[in-house]
Amino acid sequence: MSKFVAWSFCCLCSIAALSDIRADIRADTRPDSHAPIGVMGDHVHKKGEWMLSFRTMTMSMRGNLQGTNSLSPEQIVQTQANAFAGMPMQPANLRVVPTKMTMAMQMLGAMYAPTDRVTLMAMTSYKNTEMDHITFLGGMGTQRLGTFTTKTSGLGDTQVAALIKLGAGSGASWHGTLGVSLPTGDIEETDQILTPMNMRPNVRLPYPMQLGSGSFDLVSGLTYSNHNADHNAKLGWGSQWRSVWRVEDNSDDYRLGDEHQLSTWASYIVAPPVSLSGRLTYMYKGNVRGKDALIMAPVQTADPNRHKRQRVDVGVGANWILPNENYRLGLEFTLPIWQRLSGPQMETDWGFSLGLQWSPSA
Ligand SMILES: [Cu+2]
Repeated sequence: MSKFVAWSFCCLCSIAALSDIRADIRADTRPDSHAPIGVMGDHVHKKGEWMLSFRTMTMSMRGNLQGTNSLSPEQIVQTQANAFAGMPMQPANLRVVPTKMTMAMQMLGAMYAPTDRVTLMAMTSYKNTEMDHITFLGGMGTQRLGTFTTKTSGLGDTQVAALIKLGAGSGASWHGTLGVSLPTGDIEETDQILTPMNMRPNVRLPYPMQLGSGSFDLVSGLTYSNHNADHNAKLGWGSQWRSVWRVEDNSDDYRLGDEHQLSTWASYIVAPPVSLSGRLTYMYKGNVRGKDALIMAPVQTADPNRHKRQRVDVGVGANWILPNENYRLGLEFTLPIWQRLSGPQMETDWGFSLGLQWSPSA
């Protein structure tokens, strides 16, 4: 009899243990246990786990806005004052208008959890930017002189952060993010431009074409996610606040504007390894404070006070756990539904992110 009880007990324990493991595996292998791929630092790991990730992000900008109104290149050169007017060789109005910008960023990331409470994260990037412009002839009028394109590429800034688990329960979890952005991106990139006087000098490029901030910046954030306590539930959701604070001037006497972002998403599992997501994101970026004395041209991007922007994006994405379960693939497409720019500034057209994450099985 006692033997039977012992056996039963043992059996029950094994089943309980097994189902516990099952539940654990299930929770980890839900495609929606990670946020849409465009969200950074969205999840934490358990003690001893690590993960490598590769992301490619592309953003396209086209046309110009002042506030929420679009302005043509001709309207810009006729109505928008040049911030450097009065300096030698500087016209009263803007004379060079950017028309299109593409930014591509490849990001390499690593995560490691030394304890259940803390996950460490490092992420570096490689950027390619390209900007097309129209140059108008001379100091006034609307005669187009020509077009030119500037390009930069190289290492961007590198972020290191700690994600600190603040709480968890019945499918929900909270974690805070605290980190530093290291100035690994160059801020003295140059390229050839076409001036209104029909010269083609090589100059230091305006702020949006530089590869980094040039300063040590503070990164902070708070993330909430809920994958539902019921393992069969198909709906998940989450929310994240994330900021980059520019706390010091760089070696060229300026600091980029602070950045704040608030994202909320919902996901739905359409097949065990696949979830689809919808996301709404509000973004704020401030003006450049101070200025680089070598960035001076009758173009909006060279003006420190024409960088403040606010935007609301809608994102549609998918997460897919590949058959061997060590790999995850995520993609997300974003479209702005509203933007207000202290302009003229270039208008964001669309964004696309694709990412592959690899975590060895425990
Ligand atoms: Cu991870």
